[in-house]
Amino acid sequence: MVLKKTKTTTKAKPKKLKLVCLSHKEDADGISSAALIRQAFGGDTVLVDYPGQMESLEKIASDDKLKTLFICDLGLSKKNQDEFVQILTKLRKRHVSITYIDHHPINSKIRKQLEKISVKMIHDVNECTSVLVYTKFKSKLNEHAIFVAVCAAITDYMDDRPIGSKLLQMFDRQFALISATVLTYNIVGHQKDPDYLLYLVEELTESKYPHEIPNTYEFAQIQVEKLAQIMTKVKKGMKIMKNLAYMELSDSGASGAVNFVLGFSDKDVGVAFKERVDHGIYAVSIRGSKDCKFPLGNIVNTLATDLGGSGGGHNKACGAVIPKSKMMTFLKEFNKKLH
Ligand SMILES: [Mn+2]
Repeated sequence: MVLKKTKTTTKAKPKKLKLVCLSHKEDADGISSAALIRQAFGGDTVLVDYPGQMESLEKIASDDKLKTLFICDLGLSKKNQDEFVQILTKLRKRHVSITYIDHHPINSKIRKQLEKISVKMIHDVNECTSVLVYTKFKSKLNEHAIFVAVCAAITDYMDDRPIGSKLLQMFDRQFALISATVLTYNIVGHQKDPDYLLYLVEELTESKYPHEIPNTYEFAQIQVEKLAQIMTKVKKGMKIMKNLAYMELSDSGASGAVNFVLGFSDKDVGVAFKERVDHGIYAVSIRGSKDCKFPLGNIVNTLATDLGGSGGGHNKACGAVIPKSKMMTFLKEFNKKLH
């Protein structure tokens, strides 16, 4: 038999082989989700924060070899949701398999659009993303994966949920708490060290406990000391409005300070923000107290978009990116909406 040399062999399209998981890099839920996907499916991990989310997605989408894409723990906002659907629609036309796993509130119209293009949606606001990943893919995961998911549930304040709490019960509570905390401090303290974050994903994929990863406890101690200093700064420097308290940080991240702003102010909403000097924006962290009745993520999503920024998240924990010149307007308008 003579093999006919066809056009396709000379102009062969690159083989679609690549599996990529795009996940959130700022907390244990994103890192743990990435590790569980990696254990179940292998492939490459790409870690992003919210400001870098769309740029990374576009870069991944531009790779002709992409075959399978997982997107984990990355909520959508009014600013980016349409573009998100557009990019995923193009990928689906190329027959890329896409699974979106998340627990942030999602616009119902966007959800329908994603379902219509057959993006596999694993979405539930009642459990953290890692628990959703574990539940969906447990047949492909080892026993240690439960512990990785539990650490994420703890740091996302979702260890009281139906599945999260059941999984936590399998472990000594203090052991799980200290492991989750040390993991979180190592993640938060290495935000500018992408290689270390990927190393953490790898170690969790390999079923290591945080205490088995070299120097994690020493590093956590340094972070704890920094937090104690932030506590003192917040006590002195936070400002109080009628319905919220806020604090600008210069030398530490906003997310580390925001719970202190909430706690020390006795208000139901705390805001902490830090300038990203090279971007001309503020990165803003927002937390609500147990008594806070407002859906903060939704309010912030609308308000930040109106001011030329972006934002969103959960009812009691969310974030925003606000143009530098609009920060005071944001605080004043936000304060007005909380009555
Ligand atoms: Mn999460």
